[in-house]
Amino acid sequence: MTTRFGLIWAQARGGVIGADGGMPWHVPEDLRHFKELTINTPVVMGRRTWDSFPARFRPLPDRRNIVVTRNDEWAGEGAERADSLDSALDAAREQGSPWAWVIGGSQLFSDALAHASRLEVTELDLDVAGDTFAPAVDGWRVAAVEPAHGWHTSSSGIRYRFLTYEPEGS
Ligand code: VY7
Repeated sequence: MTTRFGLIWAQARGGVIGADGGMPWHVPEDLRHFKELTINTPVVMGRRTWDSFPARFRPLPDRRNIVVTRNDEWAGEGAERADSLDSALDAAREQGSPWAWVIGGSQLFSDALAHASRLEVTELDLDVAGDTFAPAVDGWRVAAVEPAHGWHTSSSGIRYRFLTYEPEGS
């Protein structure tokens, strides 16, 4: 059994994915999408992303939560520590799940891109200041867009759409 890795993020215009330790918008439809895609699969995240989840959502339920940190004294209730991205990916493979998701943040996305076979990106039609950014998707092609034309409108009023990327030449 080989495990394939996907990266999943939501980004505003300019590739902003975070600000001040959180995501600077509230789009419940994206949270639902995120949960739907990741439920029952291992999720790999950086320690700052773990910290960014509201405490009542940690660990993310019905998913193995693998947190990457070099700090060997770190522990999180319901989380499994990995000391590098590579050991986190090995831990995810051990589960024998066909898919595992890298769910953030910036630092981990850049490193994990080389291991990924799919990207699930929520684009928000939103201009907002941020301090963390999505990786460049050079070498990736858009395989699907939902909706095919135009945008959904969130209950928050923000327009959004879902893009699936696959490696170019696949
Ligand atoms: C933000 C939350 C923020 C505030 C309140 C609840 C995409 C997301 C991520 C990671 C959203 C966040 C939540 C509700 C659902 C919970 C997780 C916590 C669950 C990502 N497209 N969206 N993310 N969540 N990597 N990609 O950090 O989350 O799934 O059980």
